[in-house]
Amino acid sequence: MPVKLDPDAIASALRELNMTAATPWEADAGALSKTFRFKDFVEAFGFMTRAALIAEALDHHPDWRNVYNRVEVRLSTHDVGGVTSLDFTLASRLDTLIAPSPL
Ligand code: H2B
Repeated sequence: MPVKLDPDAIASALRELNMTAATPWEADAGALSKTFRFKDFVEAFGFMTRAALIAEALDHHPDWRNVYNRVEVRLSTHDVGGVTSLDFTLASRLDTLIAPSPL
């Protein structure tokens, strides 16, 4: 079971995460969150499909809401009632799905 991070640990991991993120994640004591925006619903749902495979592989799953071209993501570790390294791992993996891929 991963350990629940305290606010200082969350803040420093968040700085590191956001160094490579096209758009920043936000954090509170309870969760990491970001709204991903796409061209249309198909792009948004494609992202969710890829994200679902990553979540399954990690056995760590997002709380999320999709409205047309927008996917609102909240990451927390339900088992400990807070944010753990698993949430940061999933966050950075989700970012790789929208990063421009090299040729
Ligand atoms: N996802 C998230 N976000 N938090 C959890 O605590 C969690 C999970 N627990 N996915 C996993 C599944 C657990 O319920 C199973 C039994 O491994």
